[in-house]
Amino acid sequence: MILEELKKIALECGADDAGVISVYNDKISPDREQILKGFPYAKSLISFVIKVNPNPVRTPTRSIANMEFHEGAHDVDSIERKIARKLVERGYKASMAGAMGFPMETNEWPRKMWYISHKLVAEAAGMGVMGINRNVIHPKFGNFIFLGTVVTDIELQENSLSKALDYSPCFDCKLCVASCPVGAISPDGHFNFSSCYTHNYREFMGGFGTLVEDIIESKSKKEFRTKVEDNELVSWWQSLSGGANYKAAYCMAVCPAGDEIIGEYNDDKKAFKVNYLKPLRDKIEPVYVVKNSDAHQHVSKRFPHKKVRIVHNSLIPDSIATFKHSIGNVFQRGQSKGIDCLYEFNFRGSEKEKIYIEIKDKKIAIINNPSQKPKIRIFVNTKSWFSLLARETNIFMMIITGRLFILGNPKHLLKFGNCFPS
Ligand code: B12
Ligand code: SF4
Repeated sequence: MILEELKKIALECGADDAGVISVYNDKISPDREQILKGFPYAKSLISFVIKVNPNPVRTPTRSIANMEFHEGAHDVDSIERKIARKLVERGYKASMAGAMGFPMETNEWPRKMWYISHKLVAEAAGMGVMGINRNVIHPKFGNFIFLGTVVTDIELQENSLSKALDYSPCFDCKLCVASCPVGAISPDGHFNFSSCYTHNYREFMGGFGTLVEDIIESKSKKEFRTKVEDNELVSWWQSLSGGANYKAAYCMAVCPAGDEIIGEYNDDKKAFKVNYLKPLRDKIEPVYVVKNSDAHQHVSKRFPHKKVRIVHNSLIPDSIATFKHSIGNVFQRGQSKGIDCLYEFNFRGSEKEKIYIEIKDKKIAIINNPSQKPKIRIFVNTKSWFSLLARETNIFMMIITGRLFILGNPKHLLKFGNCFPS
């Protein structure tokens, strides 16, 4: 089998473009162990894209945009299945390598629960490059693509494998930055994962957990209705019965990159913004944010006409490893302004570990062998720390009951807490 034959099969099955990489390609190293565990025969990964119709994604009418996402997801999953079956019919081993979106490996939550990162495979296979909006931008179709991957035992010769693009189609116009209601995309390329996840994925994964908590914690129907208004409850019903609905994909909607898309932008940039950016910015809609987060500040300042809805953070770690992994995803760099501090955490109890966390220049890092002395040392029972993050207890109760004590100025711990509103 050669690359062209595999590409032909992918296109016959409904893909709009495809490429093939070795499972040993460096760019997919974060996922390799998992792929080989699930598919010990894996030699190659076939990456393919399908085109997304920009028009439904661009409309401020969420139900229409969500139809495009749901139908597109089914298309990708069915194309993965068709390609795999065709290869099996020819005597090879092959399988879908992961859904377009869901199902995912839920027992992995709150860790990475998607089986494969299609974006990494797609970049390596030359399907495009992630733009500032973190969507893969195809040179022709722009970011209006969904991605799929098939794993197989077919081995191509090194020189016939696909190559990554050597340029990015993203040209830094920053329309994606201007479109995002929660400011998840910064002009410097920083992506605030929790801002996007909290709003856009309100009716997915952990967002559902916070709905259940709202039901449990409400003392009356009236109180529940202040937390979840009737129309929001209907939205939950719609998501749970017909597939979860995204609250926005504005960063994708407004992106003018890609040969097939850019013409309209180049012809009249002002009209492009009036037609596609302005309606999304003007839309009056609920925007879900964690209180005192960067997103909360952003929406209040930039979109005062939108309706701020306060919800809880739903990314709660359950082990020290998850805590270390997710800390960057929930860190609110805007709230860390002015902090220059090294924290020493001494976890005790069921799980024991000493870790150093540095917050400096609006960045967070876990430091292995710090050269300076920590400004504050925190001694904490591990389980209680996760209870604190899950809002099951509060810091004063932990201090009173001896589950947390500190050496150093407590103001450092309070400032630390401000960077992780929940
Ligand atoms: C996790 C995920 C998300 C997360 C994180 C997005 C991200 N930037 O990675 C959230 C919920 C925010 C999200 C939102 C959206 N997504 Co999404 N998502 C995925 C998923 C499952 C994996 C992404 C991935 O590979 N990340 C790893 C690396 C490559 O990304 P990264 O930016 O460097 O790292 C981030 C993540 O790892 C995340 N993270 C790290 N640890 C953990 C742990 C947990 C529990 C979670 C949830 C996340 C997380 O934080 C990192 C920092 O941002 C893929 C499907 C798949 N199986 O591949 C679709 C995928 C990336 N999503 C897609 C789409 C379309 C969207 C939305 C437009 C959906 C919508 N309708 O609004 C938005 C766009 C947001 C954006 N600008 O990125 C498409 C992108 C198509 C394209 N052209 O590139 C994909 C490829 C689905 C598909 N098969 O086509 N998504
Ligand atoms: S909207 Fe502009 S800056 Fe954002 S990803 Fe697309 S081309 Fe890049």
